[in-house]
Amino acid sequence: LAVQTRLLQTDRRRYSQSASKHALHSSTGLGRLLKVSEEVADAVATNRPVVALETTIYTHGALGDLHLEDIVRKHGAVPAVCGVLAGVPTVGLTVPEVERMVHEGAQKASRRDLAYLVGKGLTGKGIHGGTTISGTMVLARLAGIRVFGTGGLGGVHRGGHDSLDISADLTELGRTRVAVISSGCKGFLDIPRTLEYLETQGALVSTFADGRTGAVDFPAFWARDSGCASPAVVQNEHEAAAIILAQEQLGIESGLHFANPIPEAFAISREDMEAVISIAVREAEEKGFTGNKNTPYILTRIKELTQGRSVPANRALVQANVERAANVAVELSRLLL
Ligand code: PSU
Ligand code: MN
Repeated sequence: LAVQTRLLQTDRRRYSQSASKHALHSSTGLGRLLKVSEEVADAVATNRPVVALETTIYTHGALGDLHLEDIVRKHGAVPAVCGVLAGVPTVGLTVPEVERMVHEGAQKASRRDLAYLVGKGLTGKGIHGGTTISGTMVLARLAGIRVFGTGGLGGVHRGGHDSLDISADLTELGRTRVAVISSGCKGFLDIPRTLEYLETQGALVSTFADGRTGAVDFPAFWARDSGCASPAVVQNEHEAAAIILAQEQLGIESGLHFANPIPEAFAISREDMEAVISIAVREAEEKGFTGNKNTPYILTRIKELTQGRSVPANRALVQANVERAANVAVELSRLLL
């Protein structure tokens, strides 16, 4: 217990340092970089529950207003929307700030893009960056946030072992200790290879079973099953919180992914989804939609072929994941206080 207490104290000091409003000072004196809202910084410094949220979902997701901040608050946690606002890396964006990013347009920002956007910002050319899971994890970690709720994880694309199109989300999970709650990967990705890749990266993948026993599938976004067994299983948010704390106290710096299957009422069966996806993938190939035109084409066709069910399903799963994330953050805060 003494060791545990000491670890916690060290962590608290580290977190409150990194969470201070002016956490980063550039060595060139160009000024303070990371902007953390007062509410988020206070909550982090006192180990109260905080949930990071991404901005790609708004700038590139076309899902409309999701009211994710309200969901987080309703479940007793503080929302921390992360993104790059006119070149300023920000944790705790306000609703009008996010609206401004959507309205003015933002670049999709993963780890590789952050320094570019922020550096340009320092020279007065502030561009907005809607942060992906990987970009959001970087900012959340800098601010000392441990839990992040979102829609779906990027993955290894089909044919990715040849094209090397593997989402930076996976390598981020290998190096940045933030717990990401999502509904797994879209079924048009290569899910078996994605799981292999995450294992190599040292990222825990554990799926919420909610009382289900026996083998539990890693979820495939719109479908609750993928045909691939989840490498690990958690029954509830308390277990997830204990695992997050264990990872921290073991000093393992990699991230964790807790997969939360889409709510039953919105789920599309694996068989239906696979039929739709194989049509969309074949058409994309025939019509020459490759590279970065591939995913947008497939998504459009999925929307059409599911007769509009895919978008409400996407909204519902994001909201359910964010609720989960808030509950995990509350459980974690209980363990820390
Ligand atoms: N998967 C979804 N919806 C999304 C994304 C992924 O179902 O909006 C976004 C997330 O921000 C994720 C990013 O981090 O896309 C992954 O993009 P890429 O495959 O280019 O790494
Ligand atoms: Mn990619």
